[in-house]
Amino acid sequence: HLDYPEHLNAAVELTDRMVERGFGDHTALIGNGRRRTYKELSDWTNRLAHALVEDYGVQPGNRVLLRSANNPAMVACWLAVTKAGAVAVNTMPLLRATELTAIVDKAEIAFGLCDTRMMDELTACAKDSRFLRKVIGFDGTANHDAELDRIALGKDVRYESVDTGRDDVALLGFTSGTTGTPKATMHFHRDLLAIADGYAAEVLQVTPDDVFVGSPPLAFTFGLGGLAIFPLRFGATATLLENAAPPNMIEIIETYGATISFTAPTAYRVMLRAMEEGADLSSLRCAVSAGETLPSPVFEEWVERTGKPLLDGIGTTEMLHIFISNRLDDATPACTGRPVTGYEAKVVGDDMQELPTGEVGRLAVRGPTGCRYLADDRQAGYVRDGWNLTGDSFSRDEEGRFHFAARNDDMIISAGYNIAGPEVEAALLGHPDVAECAVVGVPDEERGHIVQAHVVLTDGVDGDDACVLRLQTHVKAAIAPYKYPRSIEFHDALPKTQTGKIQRFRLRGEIR
Ligand code: 3SK
Repeated sequence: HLDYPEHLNAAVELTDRMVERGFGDHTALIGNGRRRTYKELSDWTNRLAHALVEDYGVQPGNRVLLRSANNPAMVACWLAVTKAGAVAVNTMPLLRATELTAIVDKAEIAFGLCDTRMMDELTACAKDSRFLRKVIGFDGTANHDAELDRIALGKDVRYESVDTGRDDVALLGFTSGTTGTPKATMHFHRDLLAIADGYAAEVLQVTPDDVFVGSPPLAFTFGLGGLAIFPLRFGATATLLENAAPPNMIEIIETYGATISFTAPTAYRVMLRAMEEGADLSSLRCAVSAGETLPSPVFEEWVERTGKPLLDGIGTTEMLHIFISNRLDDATPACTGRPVTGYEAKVVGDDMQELPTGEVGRLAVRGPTGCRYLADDRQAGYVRDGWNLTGDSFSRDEEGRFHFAARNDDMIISAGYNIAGPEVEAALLGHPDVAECAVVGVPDEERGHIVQAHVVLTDGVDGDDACVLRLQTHVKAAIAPYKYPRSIEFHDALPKTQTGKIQRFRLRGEIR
């Protein structure tokens, strides 16, 4: 539904074109204590692109790995790589040399662009690599203290970007590996704009007055969209936080009057508690929740306290961003919403046939932004007739809204009952003693599997037998009693991926 010209470079559209459209003096990025206008960002990225091409030999089509926390320099380097017609591979700052090596080998990475504060692991990975030719340091603090920055400073602010096509690959997104080895997904220049012109325009209704804040890393396409592509596409402002713990996000919201937030349900729970202590989040007109399913109590309390929607949606790295979402004027608890314009979704059985309304099956999606895996023989298993089979079970109601049931791995079969782990989690979260929880099935001789809850308690609550009983009684009263957790374990924190998703497979004791 979105028609882009054959010759298209997404980074040019997000920078130089915005200056041409009159946004030159508008603030594009705030981070590391500085504001950057669209004109400054356009000049900065053009200089960097000159340096990458002329001094380091980056060629169109080369894969370039980027490694940094969320900061303006990371955004500038990503845009420069894209302007140079190279393919960006954004990676999580916490990755170690072994994980980086797997990415370098899979994507045949030629260059690494790395914040000088985190060079060690990438340098170690480059030592024996047959692909990685050079690791180039950049100054993440944007004080122009690294070689690349110094070279770039001497370059022209005008740069003739590489004449990429709309279907040329611009980005390789690695999946987070909640199920097995990460896959690399290929995204075109047009995909980068389509998520803004689709989801961000239709669902978020972004305007140049918006100020974005959030926690997902830019290396996760949820973050790249929400904290770079969406604001830049509409002449809005992105705030970038190297440490996006909830108190830091709250400070940014209060200081800059942020209007749109992107984070996971756990952070919204913390923000709700902070509001009780006086935090002022009234500037937020829209809060986006994704990555984990949004518990109804969090949704309801958010709406009650702020009078604004907390928008749950589902996205994947495969489809680049969110493809089913609630809407600003139509947000329902325990519901993921309807497909974003341009996407189709259906609930299917193992034979790929669509299931009747209300039945739980596998969610399949197709749309303009995916799904194409890089050299992966799992393509045929995950993409059938153009439909991408997600790892999630959903049902669809009569009004066409989709309802999450479980990740396929999270469906527990106990004594013949099908129990969706997230339903038990939602019930547990309704109890004031529970700060966070994850529910898994563990083998049991008698019942096949039993429901086991892993719980982080609210400060000051003891995880004793009385607490176990309280929580079990609470679940039995909230949902069908056979779903109650027969086993409850208490933790200080739950294991998570770097994108913030709970690693339930670790709680099940499977180490992959
Ligand atoms: O949750 C996810 O996996 C996701 C991935 C990419 C973009 C958006 C989202 C929510």
